[in-house]
Amino acid sequence: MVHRLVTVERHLMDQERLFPEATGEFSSLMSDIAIAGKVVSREVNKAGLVEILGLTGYENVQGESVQKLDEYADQVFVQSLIRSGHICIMATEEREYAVHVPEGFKIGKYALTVDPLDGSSNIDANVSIGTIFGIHRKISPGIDGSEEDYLQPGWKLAAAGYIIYGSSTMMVYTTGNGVHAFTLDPSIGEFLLCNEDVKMPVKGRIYSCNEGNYRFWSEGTKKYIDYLKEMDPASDRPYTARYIGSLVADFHRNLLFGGIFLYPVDKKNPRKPRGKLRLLYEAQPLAMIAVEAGGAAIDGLVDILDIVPEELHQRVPLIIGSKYDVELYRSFIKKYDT
Ligand code: P6P
Repeated sequence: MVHRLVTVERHLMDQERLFPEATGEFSSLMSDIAIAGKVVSREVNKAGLVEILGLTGYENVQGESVQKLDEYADQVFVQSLIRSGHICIMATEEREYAVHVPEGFKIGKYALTVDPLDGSSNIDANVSIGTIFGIHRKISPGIDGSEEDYLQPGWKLAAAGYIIYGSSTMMVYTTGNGVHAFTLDPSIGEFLLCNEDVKMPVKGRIYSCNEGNYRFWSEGTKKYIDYLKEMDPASDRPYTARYIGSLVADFHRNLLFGGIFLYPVDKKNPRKPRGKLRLLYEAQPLAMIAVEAGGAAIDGLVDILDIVPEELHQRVPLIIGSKYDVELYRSFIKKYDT
């Protein structure tokens, strides 16, 4: 039996009908993000062939030499979106400063934050990598966008999502009305609905962290990880360790099967007193998705969605996943670290 094929564009339009005041601008912005994701997916899947077939790989419009894949992905998202007429400003992991809409182009009502290709150091090992994005509503006065539009707490996000380039390319998004997943069918170039209203298991059996940092962790984090290695009364066996080292891939697995991902503060990086991961375009969007799917996301004590960002590339400790697991971690931090 052929199931009803629902593209991400169709799904966005159906969602739009739930909001009478919707103008279609938001759906159009999300569709533009999906198109950029398809272009990046094509290049990510071709990357391994650059050496073998002597392909020119990803060339920019001037046909210049091969760029780094994350720079290429950044170019694709910025070029596709900055002139779309839907955004007022764009902040990306690859650029020190936010990108403003060029002169002569319509300035829209959304601020976009993007990590164009997180985990790109894994691409040579053929490990799944991903794009993460967050969409805030413009709040600054005047026409042009400003940092005020993206330095907003995560609970004010209008939408969040990611695209994972793995054994298949998937797009996952939420507008606060459920978490929905789409798989790219390259033969027709469409993201097709595969999981609607995804819910994260309340408790998982998987923990995901870089245990090479163990000696640098706080007392509470160490005791929590040690606890997971004891017999879990709920399953009569210890938790299972799974760490891909690619945030989107580790998060996506936990979203579907339950579990907890941890990148806590570690003392080995005195230059990074707030941990490694970025608040605006990594932690915030994934936190919106986690919470919308029934999970949780904290920096150890504070909910990620409540943190008011102070600057574009601000780092934050990230503990995210099944609600029971994240809250148990928080209880260890309260008990041993405060
Ligand atoms: P580590 C990839 O470089 C990344 O930014 C995330 O995708 C991933 O979760 C993390 O860093 C891995 O960091 O220090 O364990 O290699």
